[in-house]
Amino acid sequence: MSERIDQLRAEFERDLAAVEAEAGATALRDRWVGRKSGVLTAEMKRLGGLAPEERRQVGQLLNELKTGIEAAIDRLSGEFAVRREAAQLAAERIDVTLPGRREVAGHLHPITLLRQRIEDIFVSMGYQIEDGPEIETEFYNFDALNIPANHPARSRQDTFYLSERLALRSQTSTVQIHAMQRREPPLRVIAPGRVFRRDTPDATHNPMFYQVEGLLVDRGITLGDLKGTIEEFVRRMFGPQTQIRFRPSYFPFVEPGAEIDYSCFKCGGSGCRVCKGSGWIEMGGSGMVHPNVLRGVGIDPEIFSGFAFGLGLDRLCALMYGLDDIRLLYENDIRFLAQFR
Ligand code: 2NL
Repeated sequence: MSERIDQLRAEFERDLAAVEAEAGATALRDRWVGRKSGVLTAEMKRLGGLAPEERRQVGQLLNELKTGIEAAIDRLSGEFAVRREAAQLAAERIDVTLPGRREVAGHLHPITLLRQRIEDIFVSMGYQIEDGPEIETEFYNFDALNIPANHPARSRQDTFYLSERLALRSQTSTVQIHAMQRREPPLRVIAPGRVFRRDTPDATHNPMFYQVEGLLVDRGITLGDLKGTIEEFVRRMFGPQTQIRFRPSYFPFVEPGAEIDYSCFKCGGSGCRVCKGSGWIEMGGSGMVHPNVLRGVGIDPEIFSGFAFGLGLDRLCALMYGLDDIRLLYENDIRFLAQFR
């Protein structure tokens, strides 16, 4: 009987050596120790036909063989599992040293970047940012600003009228008129926003453009306060070496009025292409708020005085970024805008 056991063992060893894959190990287990049709299972069923003494001996040998076979199959299955896991790890390997894929993030428009820089400077000086409607009545756009009835700015040629009464605002002074009506001096307001004028578009004009206006009203405010404020602004904006100069000018809503120039941020005043050789760049208009404007919003010009200024963002943007055409700012060509990322 022990020859039979040796024969089974040898047969199993051959089967074991022939297994090449994990599925083969499972088949091997079914074939040898499977509950239904396992070779050893059948062998053990036959024990019942033997005499008690022989049954005991053969049963023991068969049990030992079975234990050995199960251990061998377990070992083989284990080896396959290790190999399978190693293969899976190799297949799923990630090279963590590869550069990541960059997410395409949005970014701010150059006009917005500039507007925020200007806002930050004035906010740090105690100004409040004000917003207002882009559609206005003639009262806010012209009357309240002391612009005479026959002034060309009021014409259908220069202003976009929506009706007899309503027009697209042509300056953000309108916002400051609202602010003065709503609040009491002392008042420090900055009004950035879009304005509309009926210009034919070219490299330096667009019928919609951006403006920042500023207004301060308090007791005893003088031209010196205006100059000091503008000086602080340009030094924060363009650097501490920046100089300013005021040229007398006329705007109906101020008296006196002045154009502001600042020394060229590119050449420092010696003359270059940015400042067209003059050493100076025009910033915008300014002046002391006209008494008629103050009276119109119920502020007594005998008690209060103020200064105001306005500057165009588009021209400043073109100068600072070296644009040769302000219309680039409104075409939304992604190849242009992506440069400001
Ligand atoms: C320009 C002219 C200026 C003002 C704007 C102003 C506003 C109020 C009262 C008085 Cl509520 N003045 N703003 C004053 C002087 C000039 O800007 O052409 N800017 C680009």
